[in-house]
Amino acid sequence: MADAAKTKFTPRVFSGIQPTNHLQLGNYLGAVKRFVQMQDSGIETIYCIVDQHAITVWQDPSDLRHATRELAAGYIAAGLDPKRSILFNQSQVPAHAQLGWIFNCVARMGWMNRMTQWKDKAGKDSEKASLGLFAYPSLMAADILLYHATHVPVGEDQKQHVELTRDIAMKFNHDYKVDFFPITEPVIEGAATRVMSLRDGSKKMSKSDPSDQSRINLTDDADTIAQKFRKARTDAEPLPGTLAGLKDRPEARNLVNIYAALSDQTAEKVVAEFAGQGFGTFKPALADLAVAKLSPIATEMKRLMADPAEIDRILGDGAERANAIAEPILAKTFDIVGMIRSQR
Ligand code: AQP
Repeated sequence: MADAAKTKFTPRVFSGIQPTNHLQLGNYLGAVKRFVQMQDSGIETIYCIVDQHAITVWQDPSDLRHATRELAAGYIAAGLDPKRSILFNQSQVPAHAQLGWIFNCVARMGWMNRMTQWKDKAGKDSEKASLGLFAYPSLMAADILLYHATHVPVGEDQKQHVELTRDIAMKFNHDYKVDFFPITEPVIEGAATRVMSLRDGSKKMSKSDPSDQSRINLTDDADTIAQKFRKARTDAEPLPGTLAGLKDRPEARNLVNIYAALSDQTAEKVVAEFAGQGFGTFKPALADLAVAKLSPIATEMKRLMADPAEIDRILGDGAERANAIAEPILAKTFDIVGMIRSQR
């Protein structure tokens, strides 16, 4: 792994997902699948369910509880082993919010104003958006830096937030004349780092898109998956023999990328295999592949969700282990900033 690993910081992986609605295919291919692969890299891996980020937009409390457990089930069903990785929900480790406050005082308003996710999510009426939504990237920086994480696997849409995390670390280190926080590297890899909506090739696939037809949920059954791919927006042309032929065909390119990521091959190989074939052939092949890869995950998620107490126990255990890493780093941060912590 690159750069940050070569510094004095021990390589450590951190990433998180918001428990909003159901996990969707973009989350799986852009994030969860990579999380599972990194678990085998020999580096400590910490994966979080960022429930405090989720409430930056309104969440019904019982939906939030359900989505938190379902996301934990999704992580585990996809191959995350809570013994080898630390898996927990953010609100059980108070140091996230505590470090987040310090970073609110390090980050600049102008930095936040430039965040594209803020602009997208706040929309035209930003006066009505929550203060938490505006400060979201500073809490995300705290999530990462609280563990001195050197690598963060994310989808393309989160690149800007990881860059801001680097800016916050650099400003903190500079202002307090320390070399305390690492300059974290985003890890954005794979054939589907930006999965697009099935209804609109210019919009990313998202859990919170009002149209359920725009995404494949990890909880969808085989018929629903097949139906969503059948109805996915495409053009009438057959697939070309090379990727260059997909240049102005975003919807077609998206389906090819999804096929490539699900089958662990390059997009070039996929177009070579389906060259000259129409979507009447390609879509059913894609649906079959998606069902073969995703159905076992959905089945396992269902099984795990039947025992919510066990999921809560796993999250509690993960929180304890996360806390053991976070507390000394938070204590040192308080010390650097000049805050007194009395011995009790
Ligand atoms: N369409 C996508 N393609 C590839 N990666 C994606 N990710 C999200 N959508 C795609 C990656 O999934 C991880 C978790 O994201 P998140 O839930 O924390 O927030 P998000 O990026 O805003 O994801 P959603 O699904 O769009 O959620 P909502 O609708 O609640 O905002 C991140 O690594 C992200 O890059």
